Amino acid sequence: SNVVEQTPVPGFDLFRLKMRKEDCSTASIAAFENNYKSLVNGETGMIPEDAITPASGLPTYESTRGAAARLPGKGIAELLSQTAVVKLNGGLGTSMGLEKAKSLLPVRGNDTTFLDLIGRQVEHMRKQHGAPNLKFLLMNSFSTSDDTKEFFGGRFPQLQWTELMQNMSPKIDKATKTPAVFEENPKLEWCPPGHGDIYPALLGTGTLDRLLEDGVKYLFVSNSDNLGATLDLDLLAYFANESGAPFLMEVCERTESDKKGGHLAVSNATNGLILRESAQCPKEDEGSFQDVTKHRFFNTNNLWVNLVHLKATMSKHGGLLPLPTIFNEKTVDPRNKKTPKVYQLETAMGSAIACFDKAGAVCVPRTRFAPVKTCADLLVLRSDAYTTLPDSRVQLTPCVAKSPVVKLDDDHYKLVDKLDALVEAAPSLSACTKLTVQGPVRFVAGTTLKGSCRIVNHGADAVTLPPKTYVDCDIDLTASATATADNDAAVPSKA
Ligand code: UPG
Repeated sequence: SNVVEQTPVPGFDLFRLKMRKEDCSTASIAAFENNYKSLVNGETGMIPEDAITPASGLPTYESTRGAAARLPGKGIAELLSQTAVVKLNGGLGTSMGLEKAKSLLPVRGNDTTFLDLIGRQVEHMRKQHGAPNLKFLLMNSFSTSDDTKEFFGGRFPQLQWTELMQNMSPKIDKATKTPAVFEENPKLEWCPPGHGDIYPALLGTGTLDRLLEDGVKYLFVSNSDNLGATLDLDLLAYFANESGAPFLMEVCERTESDKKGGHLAVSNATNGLILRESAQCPKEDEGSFQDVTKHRFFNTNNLWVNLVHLKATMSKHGGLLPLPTIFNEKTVDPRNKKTPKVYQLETAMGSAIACFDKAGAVCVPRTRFAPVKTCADLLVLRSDAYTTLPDSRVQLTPCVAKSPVVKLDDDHYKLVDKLDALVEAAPSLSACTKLTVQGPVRFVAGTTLKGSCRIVNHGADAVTLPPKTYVDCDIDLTASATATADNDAAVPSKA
């Protein structure tokens, strides 16, 4: 192997032993050791405002148009045979109350999930462009692997894909900085190391070497919950043939609603591009972080990676990418605050932008970024504000200029099963600019919302919004709770 031993970090032996016992790869141990070193060195992982300058002067998406047609030789089919598409699929969507991979959620009519659309897109690409060898990988975690395999076995028995299994990291006892022990449930001694784990996972599973042996040089990685992240041929050709960059990040112009995630910046120390995740911003600089006119570009997590450069860069650093560590403080049993305090160390995939000389970023339109982080995002995606194209890409419906801004009451819609119980059919939102729902409101088929709508129910029991067309409305259903008593809600008997 090309992994060079690092200078050992004091106190790390116990972790190394524990990880070797679980058959963790050398690459994953090296990555974890790098993070552990940051912890014992007292690093905070913070990127203060005075260490960075806003990014500017990025190439635009428009400037990449036509790049596929400008390819020399055999053109796009050849380039596709040198390309692999990776979807990050290790997360569970716990914030939406899910215990399964978020990508298994139905997002369009007839039970069509994220993974259905992703699978169909890959099939379409392979067929349409004569590229049957286009590689497709899913990065799974121990929590998503079985369900994902079952899904593809059932719905796409013919589709070729490869699992990239992500690693596990030991949790660290906060008081002693030794491996956390929890005999009641030893599984809770481990945690996922964040999506920056893709690099040690590629190296440690041998996938990186296998891809290179198969002639694959370019990787397109994105979040599986972002249906805008399709394999754009002009971006691929621009990256491979014109940019000269070993690593390219797609960023979008930030709006007021893009307060989470990470933004692009220039490091004052290196003059190179860096990513600052919200977890890496010191409290006192949060104002600057949130100032979307100052830090104008956020990371879509659609990344293009040159695998030859990735391998060389990892080798140069002794078998790892020196990514900044994100420190999470939790209890070893996250549901029991009385259990011992631990650190969970994570890295972010996009922060690798700082590890490559000449890494670049390209500013792409919103169509490249349609993530589902909340049930409000899910509701919009399930509505007619979005359209599924023949190649299974999902985009804003042509007449819709901007995705409607939807705010749902967290008490009643934060979790997917609650959303599903209240929304029997997504309302038409293609002419809606803003929707605010407060209290338990049930939506049934035949409801159209236009302009800016606010619907309120102060009662505890769900009330159905009578199905019809509403334009710029402000409706309080509370009074009608008993009058229009829902079949399912127990309003009459309680009233
Ligand atoms: N994921 C894994 N393994 C992990 C953690 C996450 O596969 O250990 C996957 C997850 O399934 C999802 C993707 O990674 O598909 C992104 O994770 P998520 O938690 O949804 O995103 P954030 O980490 O909050 O943010 C990422 C970038 C951020 C960017 C944002 C855009 O880090 O910079 O702005 O995505 O949505």
